[in-house]
Amino acid sequence: LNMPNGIVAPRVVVVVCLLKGKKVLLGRRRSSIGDSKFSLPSGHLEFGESFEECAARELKEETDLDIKNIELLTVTNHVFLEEAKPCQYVAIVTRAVLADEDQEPQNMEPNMCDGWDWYEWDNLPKPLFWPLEKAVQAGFNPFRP
Ligand code: GPP
Repeated sequence: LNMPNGIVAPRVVVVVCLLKGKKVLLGRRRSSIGDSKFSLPSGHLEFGESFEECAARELKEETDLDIKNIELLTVTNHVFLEEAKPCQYVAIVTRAVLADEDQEPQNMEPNMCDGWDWYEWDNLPKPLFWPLEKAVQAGFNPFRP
């Protein structure tokens, strides 16, 4: 994926809006991109995976939660030109619900996230990771039927 001049090919990430009642799961990022900003769980699509498999795997790895009813919502494109290492992500945005309503998220990768919590869509924490902020500004709402 490395191309001349240190440019890296666009990567596919699967983003999960995990809905619980009126709330959605967000965590504060620990990352070179969007450090300390709130975002949805996400991760890179691995070779051979379906979007749904990727969503379920990432949620398990990052939160230990099991999810079901995984649905595709939209696709967004994010170009980071101002970063030390310019990069581009195509985000496959999905939604899902808990397989077991009583399961609570665990912070399985504390070097990548400060912790997970549930937030109402109308009262999201600040600051949001800018790709999410942009989607919200554009009217994206994972609760719409
Ligand atoms: C980074 O994913 C995710 C994006 C740039 C897109 C997010 C889009 C939304 C609509 C929220 P990552 O944190 O899993 O990747 P990396 O580990 O490369 O930082």
